[in-house]
Amino acid sequence: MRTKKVLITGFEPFDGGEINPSEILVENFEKEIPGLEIHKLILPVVFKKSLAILKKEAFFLNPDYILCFGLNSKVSEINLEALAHNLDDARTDDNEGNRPQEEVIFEDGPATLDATLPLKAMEDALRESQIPVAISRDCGRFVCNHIFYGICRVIEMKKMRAKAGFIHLPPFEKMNVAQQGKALEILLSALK
Ligand code: PCA
Repeated sequence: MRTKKVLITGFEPFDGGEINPSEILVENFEKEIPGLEIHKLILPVVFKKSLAILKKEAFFLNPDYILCFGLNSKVSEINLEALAHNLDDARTDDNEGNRPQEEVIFEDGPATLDATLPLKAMEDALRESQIPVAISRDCGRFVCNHIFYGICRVIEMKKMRAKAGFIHLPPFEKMNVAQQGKALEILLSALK
């Protein structure tokens, strides 16, 4: 079987936070997973700019899978996001002071788009290793949802092969770095 290309992305810290587990996890991931060629990218927490950078990399790589990660400080389990919403509606500034209110992301896009990753297999694989996991249908309306909706829409419009989705991580106080690192390895292994 052909080696599959996977793009994993994390985000810089935001909203006054000192670290973002998604950045640390993606940056430090060095494991070899048979059958996968893994590419990494760290994105700024900035509406539009984040999606422009992600789009450019996706066009360049033409990956089989795109897994985007971000922090949700309110959760204590890995959240596999099932649904992206066509709406930016921020309660705090992004890292460049933007705070869009009820703005659609793509004027001509549907209200929601589904993640195309194998969420059930990913959920089962985490559960098997006793890693707390949930499938979520609410990704928020901040920069995470922005890139999630944006990349799904671009893939659809450009008829790209990539399957894509978004995963929200808990803060390290709620799930330590070793367990989250293990979770990342399991999620990637579940792709084949
Ligand atoms: N979490 C934010 C943006 C960056 C991140 O890691 C979010 O949930 O939208």
